[in-house]
Amino acid sequence: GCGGDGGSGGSADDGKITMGFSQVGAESGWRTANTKSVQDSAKSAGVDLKFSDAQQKQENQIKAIRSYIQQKVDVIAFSPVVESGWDTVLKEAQSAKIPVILTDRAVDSADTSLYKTFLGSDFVEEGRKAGTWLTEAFKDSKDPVNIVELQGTTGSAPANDRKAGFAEVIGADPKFKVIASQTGDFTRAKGKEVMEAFLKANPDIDVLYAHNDDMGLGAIEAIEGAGKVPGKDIKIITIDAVKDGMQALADGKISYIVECSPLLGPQLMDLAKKAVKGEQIPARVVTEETTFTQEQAKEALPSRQY
Ligand code: GYE
Repeated sequence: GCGGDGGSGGSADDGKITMGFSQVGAESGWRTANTKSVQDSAKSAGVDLKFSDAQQKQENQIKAIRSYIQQKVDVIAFSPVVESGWDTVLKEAQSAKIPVILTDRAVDSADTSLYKTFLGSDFVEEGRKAGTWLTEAFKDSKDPVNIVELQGTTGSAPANDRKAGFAEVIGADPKFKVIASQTGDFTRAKGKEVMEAFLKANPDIDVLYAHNDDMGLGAIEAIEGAGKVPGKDIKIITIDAVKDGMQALADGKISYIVECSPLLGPQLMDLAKKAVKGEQIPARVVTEETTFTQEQAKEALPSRQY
């Protein structure tokens, strides 16, 4: 959209909008699938997409958003790497009358008029599902259950919420003890590194709760490197359900995965078009997702898209 010629019904520009999209980075398999979904669906929805990768840095996202404002895009969508610190730039977009859509991750701005909608998962619920599986799996155990936690990127909505939802559920029974909890930045390399440190400091780990598959996969390497058997000596719960994670679940190395869908592109394009037209859109759109046991992973794997 070149903008500025509204009301010229039937123009060749009809329906063609420009979207500025600021992606978090390329930290995980989930992120790669999410980027592909956004790019593919922009193409098929006829949306002119300006895409930038912030390499997990908020300052890069703020720069990208400012440049989209300058370029007078029709709509800005972004997946905020952390929750806080967005008010100033969001106010700039609002003054420029460019609608903003939050996709995947949330911001903690008190003024919710700064964005049109938030499309993505309920991360607290994901954490609860992980906790619920754990309490079931260990319900007959009389001994304390020693848990280590690999958190996502510090200050990000999924790290904050997945930690909180899990803690809420396991907190009901004092035998569940989180003996170490640290960020692994949602990456395989960091997941491995931090798990190695956990293993050195704690001889008796029963469970690993990793906020995404990639950190869990990195941790599997650390566990095997320490001569232990993932899935037997240490039970692993992760979130996402990307192909590599599902394969590890099918192989019995991971014990349970809570799904988080990265396929947000089609809904995002739909919401963006409506927002640009000034149509009413819901303030919150929650992604539908499920959970996987080993058997369910084996069934789902052949047709898994990502
Ligand atoms: O779970 C993780 C990614 O924001 C939901 O970010 C997303 C998370 C996802 O790096 O793998």
